[in-house]
Amino acid sequence: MLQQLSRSQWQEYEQEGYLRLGRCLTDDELAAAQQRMDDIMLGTASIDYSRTFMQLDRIPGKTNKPGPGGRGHKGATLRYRKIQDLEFDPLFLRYMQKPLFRHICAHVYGADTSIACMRAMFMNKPAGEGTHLVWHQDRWTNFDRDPLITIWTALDPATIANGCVYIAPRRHHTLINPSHASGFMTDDQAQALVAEIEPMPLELDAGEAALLHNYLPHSSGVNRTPIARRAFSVCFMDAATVDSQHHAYSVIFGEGALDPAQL
Ligand SMILES: O=C(O)CCC(=O)C(=O)O
Repeated sequence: MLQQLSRSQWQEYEQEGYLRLGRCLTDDELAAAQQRMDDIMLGTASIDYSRTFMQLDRIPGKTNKPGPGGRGHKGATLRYRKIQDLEFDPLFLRYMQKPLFRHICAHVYGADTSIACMRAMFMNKPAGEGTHLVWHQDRWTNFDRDPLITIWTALDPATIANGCVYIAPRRHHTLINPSHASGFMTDDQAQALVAEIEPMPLELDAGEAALLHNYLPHSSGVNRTPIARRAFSVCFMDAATVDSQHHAYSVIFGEGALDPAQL
């Protein structure tokens, strides 16, 4: 497994706006992460559900919008779309604190910069289901500085058939809809983008990860297979980042970092 990126890998990342990191979870870690996510969805995990944001997938045949979301468990089902606050789960925190990710954060933000987690989330396309996610950039207007990187890890094979993420390589230098609060493009902007570029399916094996620049335009579709498309996505940012509501974000690397043994 990679421990550090080479100069040529950094050059590739800077040019393309993304980089495949290869396998980042061992077989045992992958099996444990898959099991933990299923346990969390089924309500049998020993986590504090009252602090965990959970959102159901869309109601099939009824709507194209995600189902209800908010803090707390929403029922025992594998049909969740998004689950956040996973930095408070020791299994996921240990993964987030791997040396490779520390190295990546130090390169991007500076070796002396403490790093916080803007979000650590499970993104799921349930078997035969899923909610279409339209083209966007991971950029929010409520921060005093932009979070720059996301590490997206496949917990199942991510394929075209099961709703993998599509990206627009090399389009990470400019914001397409800078006034949108959370980086979403208008329909016209998204249509113009896909007319100009060949959207690239980011197919990954289970346990593989990709480093994504937060400005890299991306979208994802639905799952047409009987196997879920589970993934874990972490956005790392400078821990000095402040949002308009002075929300506290957990430190992952540096002074005051969360410790999996204390959770
Ligand atoms: O997993 C997906 O389908 C989309 C993920 C995404 O938008 C993100 O990680 O920022």
